[in-house]
Order: sequence, then structure tokens, then C-alpha cells
Amino acid sequence: MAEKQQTLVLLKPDALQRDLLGEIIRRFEMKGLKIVGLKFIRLTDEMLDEHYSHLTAKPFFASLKQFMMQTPVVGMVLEGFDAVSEIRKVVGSTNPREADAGTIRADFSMNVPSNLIHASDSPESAVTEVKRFFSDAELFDYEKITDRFIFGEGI
Ligand code: IDP
Ligand code: MG
Repeated sequence: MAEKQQTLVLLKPDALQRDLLGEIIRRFEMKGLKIVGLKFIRLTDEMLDEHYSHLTAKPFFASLKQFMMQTPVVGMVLEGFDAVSEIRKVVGSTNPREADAGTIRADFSMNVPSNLIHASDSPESAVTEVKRFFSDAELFDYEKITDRFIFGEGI
């Protein structure tokens, strides 16, 4: 049963440096996901310790954090039915060279950590991650006239 969800996306420093912010946002828009939050975030060491806590034991952890702090990142909250899994599908596998063609990571990147995007990996982590980076006042509820054409009458 489809569930309306919000999910967190970060456009990483390589997306900013390579002028891919617009292209990536365009792909999310084309998929029909609604942008309900959007801002620049300057990530800190503490934020990344929390955000990547599942990777602290990895040998690449310190360099991953350095990579993520090189420039501000673009934080987005996207909303839609099954938004968490649908976004992961559009983003593609962690390693861009194993990602399916047509996904953003496969189409525009070649390596880790520079795989352009973070996207929440489960409904539970999406709830935690949206709260980690966005306050309630930074999230916007609004109607789009295209919702009915994209989601059908089930909205
Ligand atoms: P995900 O971003 O697809 O959810 P995670 O396993 O949560 O993948 O890893 C978080 C991020 O850490 C990746 O997107 C990538 O930027 C980086 N990363 C993952 N594995 C490696 C690695 O082996 N070397 C360097 N960086 C890595
Ligand atoms: Mg992850």
C-alpha cells in the first residue's frame, strides 16, 4: 500500500562544483516528487558524525567527512507516495560504476565518495534525517495543480 512520505536529499560538493545542481533537481521534479524544503547547509564534523554514524569504523570515514565539508551542500526534502524508495531508484547504487544506466549516479559520476547525492535509505531513517537537517518552519505544505495528473485520484 503506497504511503505518502518525506525523504532527505543532500546534493554533495561534487554536484555543486560540477554545475549539476540544476540537472539533479530537474530529475526529481520530472519524477513528480514535490520539493517541500530546500536550502544550503554548511555541514560540520558533528553533523557528519551523526549522519554517517554507520560508517565510523570505515578507513575512509575521515576523508568522507572532509569531502562533504569542502563546500556547502544543498539540502532538500522531497515528498510523494513511496518517496524514499522512489528517490533511491532514481539516484542509483552507492558505487556509480555498479549503478544502473539512467540513474543519476550512473549517468553523471564514476566513483565514491563523489557520487553526487545522499538520499535516505528507509522510511525510518528518512524521518530522522529530515528532522536532523530541517526545522518544521523550513518545510512547506502546498498544493500543486499537477498532483492529480501525477498521482491519480488517490491523493
Ligand atoms: P549511500 O549513500 O548509497 O546510502 P552509504 O553506504 O550510506 O551509501 O555510504 C555513504 C556515502 O559514503 C556514500 O554515498 C559514499 O559517498 C561514501 N562511501 C561509501 N563507500 C565508500 C568507500 O568505499 N570509499 C569512499 N567513500 C565511500
Ligand atoms: Mg546511506
